[in-house]
Amino acid sequence: MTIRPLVILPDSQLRLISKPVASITDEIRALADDMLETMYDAPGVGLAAIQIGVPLRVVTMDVSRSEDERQPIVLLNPEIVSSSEEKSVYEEGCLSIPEYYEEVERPTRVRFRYMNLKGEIVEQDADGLLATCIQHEIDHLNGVLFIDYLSKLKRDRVVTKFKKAAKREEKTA
Ligand code: K1U
Ligand code: ZN
Repeated sequence: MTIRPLVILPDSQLRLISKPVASITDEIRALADDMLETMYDAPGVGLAAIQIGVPLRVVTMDVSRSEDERQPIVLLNPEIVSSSEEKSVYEEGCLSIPEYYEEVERPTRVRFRYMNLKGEIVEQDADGLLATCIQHEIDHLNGVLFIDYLSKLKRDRVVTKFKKAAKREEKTA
């Protein structure tokens, strides 16, 4: 298992639409292991493969927030089946936009479907952090970031900040 470097805003890879996983191979299993290790190291509660530069529809999540009782989930080709009319506001973060948090409104409850590493199709209901996280991660698979839900003013501000930081890093590298 390897901790992989995270893709950070404004890297254009974050805007790619990821491709479906066609079959469960040793490469997919190794990718899932690396994603879990990278997610726990960050630390984060979710990770999409594109955040480590792999444009495949693979997501890892663990919303248990307990070091002792980890509950990792690996989701292949996840999709939202249905969403509640009711909306909730949650303060979101993103491992690709470090140390930036903003409130985002999304459906309170969702039903989602995915394939697990055994090849089984699983359907699950979610609310709370799990519902927020699965919606955030599926957005990553479609090249959408949580800052896209903010006002243009806030989005431009954060993008400019990260562009400047990337330029500074380019100069010192
Ligand atoms: O996809 C990502 O960038 C991961 C992101 C998922 C997420 C968190 C909160 C709301 C929506 C989506 C994160 O994990 S950010 C880090 C974070 O929230 C966290 C880190 C450690 C402990 C608890 C939470
Ligand atoms: Zn994110």
